[in-house]
Amino acid sequence: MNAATLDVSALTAFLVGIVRNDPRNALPEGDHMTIWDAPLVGIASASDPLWDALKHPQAIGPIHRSPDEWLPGAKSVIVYFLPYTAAIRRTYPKKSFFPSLEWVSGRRNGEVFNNVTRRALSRLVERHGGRAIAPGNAEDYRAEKMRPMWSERHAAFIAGLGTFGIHGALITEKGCSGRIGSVVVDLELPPTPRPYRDIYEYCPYPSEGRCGVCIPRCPVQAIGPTARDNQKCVVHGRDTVAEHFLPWGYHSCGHCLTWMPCVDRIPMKSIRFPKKTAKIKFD
Ligand code: B12
Repeated sequence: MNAATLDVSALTAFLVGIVRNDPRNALPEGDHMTIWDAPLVGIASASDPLWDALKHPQAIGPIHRSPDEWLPGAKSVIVYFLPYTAAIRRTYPKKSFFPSLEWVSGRRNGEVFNNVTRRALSRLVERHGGRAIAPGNAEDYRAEKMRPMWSERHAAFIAGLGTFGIHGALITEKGCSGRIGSVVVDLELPPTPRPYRDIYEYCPYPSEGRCGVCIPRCPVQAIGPTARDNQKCVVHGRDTVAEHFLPWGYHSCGHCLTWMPCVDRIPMKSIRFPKKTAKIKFD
């Protein structure tokens, strides 16, 4: 591969190779279940006008840095979505106040692997003569009042990977159950198309008033039809769940990433919902 061939197919093949072959993509416990499935990859232009739009207080706010504020001369942003394997997702109880051990381990150890992936992508770009920075790993990265200097979900939205759900997660072609990584680079890479216009286009609730399965699923009622209470989510994940998993040192919840129609797909394209807030059978 030279810089000219570093397109979305080449980047996808590179990341699929890491996910499939790196032994760190596994839980440390038990049978070492695989954490991540093959990723989706998108490329955004650093000059996309939406980067400026994110500085608006209604989007994220002035704390959010555009690509060239992270890397002077930035030309592109590579973003990827790592979906949890079905094996990890299925360990999550359908009805329970707490997540499974495999889930909370996957969240912690999966994010360690996400850092491996961010670094591997940066090295790949450097081997092709470019410079790269992963803002999520940067020393001066911070968030204030939950507003980050760099949002990986919003970057994924700009790169065409998906739109938001009312639960707050990004819904992609491979669903919402996963994590996101991104790298700002100074190579001019062909941007991927953004096949939507609206922020919530892939979530059936805002436009059609259908589904809404995530609303009653949240164990602490942090998700509402028009707003989320992030503080409730923080307290539950950081305190209650953390205390439950104290011997393992794990935390964080995942009800809003499991047992819903948008978990592994875009729901509007593949599922017809009978009525508003329908009860969906998952078997
Ligand atoms: C702060 C934070 C939290 C906070 C607040 C969550 C939130 N939604 O903001 C808390 C602690 C509650 C939280 C919880 C969780 N988080 Co969190 N969190 C973050 C963090 C650090 C920043 C999120 C952020 O940007 N907030 C800013 C506000 C403004 O975002 P917002 O209100 O949702 O944005 C709206 C506005 O921007 C609006 N809008 C208005 N005008 C415009 C204009 C434009 C152009 C656009 C695009 C949007 C827009 O649309 C958006 C949707 O409503 C990111 C990591 C990162 N650096 O990106 C991870 C991240 C969002 N979290 C993640 C995850 C997985 C979780 C959890 C599931 C916990 C877990 N197990 O890890 C839960 C539940 C997530 C959920 N359903 O929202 C993932 C999301 C993966 C996904 N599939 O989308 C991220 C991306 C981490 C990662 N690297 O993968 N998180």
